[in-house]
Amino acid sequence: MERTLIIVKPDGVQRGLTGEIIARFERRGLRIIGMKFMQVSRELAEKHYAIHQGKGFYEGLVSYITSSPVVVIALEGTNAIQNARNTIGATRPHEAAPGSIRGDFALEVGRNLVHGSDSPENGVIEVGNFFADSELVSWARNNDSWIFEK
Ligand code: IDP
Ligand code: MG
Repeated sequence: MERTLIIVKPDGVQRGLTGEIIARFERRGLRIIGMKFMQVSRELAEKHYAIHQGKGFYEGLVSYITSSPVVVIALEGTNAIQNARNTIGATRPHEAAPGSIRGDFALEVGRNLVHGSDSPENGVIEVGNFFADSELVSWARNNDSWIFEK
């Protein structure tokens, strides 16, 4: 089963949207295996956004994600990457579908509320960057068989 790292970014926490955002993934059926409230260090931000180094928005992106606390959530489920990204909506909020998190609550790409991993490989890597193995819980949910067919 795929894993994805979700981050409720500083704007989501500051705007009091943490619960609203988590609820959407929870209702979607993705299973929470880790969650914590934390301040992202510059070092961790640079690791997480290494692929964007050198781009014009990179410095702004690192200062955005380190500006204030975030909530990080590790989720697993069938096609967790794409299912979560659809729930999040397009990177640029004016292109995000109504009903998605960004389509409902955001206006600008630099204040787009939430991160979700972009591939199964990166899902595993990013969950490992933000969580120690001891912080992840492997568990069977009561309603798993009503969400996962197999
Ligand atoms: P994603 O978050 O939808 O996966 P990415 O292309 O991976 O989008 O970009 C990472 C983050 O960098 C975005 O969520 C957004 O916060 C920021 N970002 C991307 N493009 C721009 C831009 O053109 N201006 C400002 N910030 C940007
Ligand atoms: Mg991305």
